[in-house]
Amino acid sequence: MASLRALRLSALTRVNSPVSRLVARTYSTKWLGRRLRCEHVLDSRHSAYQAAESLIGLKERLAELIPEKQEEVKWVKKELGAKVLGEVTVDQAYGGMRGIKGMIWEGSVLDADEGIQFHGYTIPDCQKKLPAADGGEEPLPEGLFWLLVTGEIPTKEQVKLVSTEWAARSALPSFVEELIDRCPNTLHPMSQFALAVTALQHESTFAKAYAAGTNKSKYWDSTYEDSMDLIAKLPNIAGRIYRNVFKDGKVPTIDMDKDYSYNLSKLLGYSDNKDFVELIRLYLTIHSDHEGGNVSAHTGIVSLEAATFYVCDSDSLFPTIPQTHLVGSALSDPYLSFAAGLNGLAGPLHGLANQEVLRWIIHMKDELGSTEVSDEQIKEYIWKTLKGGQVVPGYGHAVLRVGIYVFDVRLGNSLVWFGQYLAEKTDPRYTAQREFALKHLPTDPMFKLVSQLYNIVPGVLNEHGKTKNPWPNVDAHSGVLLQYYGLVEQDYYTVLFGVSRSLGVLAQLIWDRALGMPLERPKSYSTAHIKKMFANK
Ligand code: NMX
Ligand code: MLT
Repeated sequence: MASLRALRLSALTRVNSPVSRLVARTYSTKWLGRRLRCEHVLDSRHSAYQAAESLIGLKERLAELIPEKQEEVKWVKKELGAKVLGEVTVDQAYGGMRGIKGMIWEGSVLDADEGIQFHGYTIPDCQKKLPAADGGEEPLPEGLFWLLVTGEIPTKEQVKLVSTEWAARSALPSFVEELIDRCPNTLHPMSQFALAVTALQHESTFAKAYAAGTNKSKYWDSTYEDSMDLIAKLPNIAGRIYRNVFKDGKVPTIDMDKDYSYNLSKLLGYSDNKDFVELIRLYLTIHSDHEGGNVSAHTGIVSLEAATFYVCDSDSLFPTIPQTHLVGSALSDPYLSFAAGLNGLAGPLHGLANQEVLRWIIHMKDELGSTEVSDEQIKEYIWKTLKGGQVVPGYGHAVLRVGIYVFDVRLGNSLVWFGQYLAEKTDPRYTAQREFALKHLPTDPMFKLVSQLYNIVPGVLNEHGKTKNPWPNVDAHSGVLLQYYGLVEQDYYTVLFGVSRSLGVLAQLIWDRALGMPLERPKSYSTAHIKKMFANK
């Protein structure tokens, strides 16, 4: 949305399906019952099991939806398969494939102006509609996962089922615990994270089913099982890494009656602070998914329908639409695929930016000697960063763009004045975190500094003239919230991003297998080939 601040910055005149619910429900409740029994659960968990009998669980709802979706995709391919989504220029081939439309991603779509929508729901919609914990206000990420998988808003009871199921599946094999314990504290937490997830591949139901010759129509089932297991185990991995690297190495246990975010907070050592737990619920919800083209999603799991390029008369490269995938598309199981995505998330232009932001701010504070700094001092610090050939972390985005609004003023039929302005298009994930801070930590000096930067950085980046979107992204705000509650270890921040990102990419991987998405293999050219292609044109 356009804002006055932006004007100030640059107001320049320049169904239910046929699949039987009963069969599916029986399957799921049996599964839950088996899990709960074999893990020697207590009465409280049995009551969750009994409640499950009267509920439609996630897997049975998914089983209902799959045939419908398969039919829908079949129809789209038959009726629309020959339509052209867009052209590809040589600039795009050299420019990180920005803007190339060649990918299918079901859970979310990123609008360049308005930001992310999960099956059409914005972040404020999710905050209103997704179930919250008792006494809490922020959405439970379990509900967001349900939404990503099914496209539907779950009931509170359905969300509770997911919490119970994730807690029940959360235990790590001892060799993975030992592997994490043997990592040197100097190994970056993201490397430990990817290592542990790769090692968990030992448990993969999908890999075992594939080796046993399972029919491809069943791939989604074991992918679902792996995905649920993997998501469930992430708090234990993340908590263990945090405790080993930054604390005394003692890891608390998962509380079987609590939600996922509470348990992650508990393992980190912050569950006594209910505001921190609420922050983690919000954090895990908003970092979960950002459509398919971002590095972590694209690397790990994506279903890219891109780019067998052919030359056309207009000197452009046009994509045809063969369906292709990346790591997951090779039928690498969810563990291998997600580990690949984590390695992408660990890059400083992607998820690692959240640690870089706080470092950069703390460095500025130290250099300027206080959190009470003038706008002029901040501008100088930003310019120093830019002149040093570095990026300002937390600002800019590869898809989100500023809106350019053109306006005119008329008297009767006469045009008196016209102009254009660049409208503020702040990442809604930044806005959600800012609102959280305004509610919970309005006077925190570091939050005030982040707010001051929000007023200054876009103007400087505009003046610098390179960045296509000078507004903050999600990473500009997350660190300051975590440090307020005592989680000050910046090197750890991207691990939390990674826990959240599992929800989006694994939801998609389940659908990739259900829809039978093929191996991803876009076409590439050498510079010499491109020159030759257009030599006489
Ligand atoms: N500070 C300085 N220069 C920037 C910035 C920034 N924050 N953002 C973009 N630019 C430069 C960019 O490096 C490029 O320069 P050059 O032509 O010399 O290569 C130019 O502006 C055009 O870049 P854009 O088209 O605006 O952005 P692009 O799509 O290439 O990159 C980012 C997007 C996100 C990588 C970029 O904005 C950036 O490096 N931001 C800082 C790092 C960051 O916050 N990353 C986190 C993104 C969110 N996430 O979680 O993944
Ligand atoms: C993300 O959340 O993945 C980032 O904002 C990067 C992106 O969308 O390209």
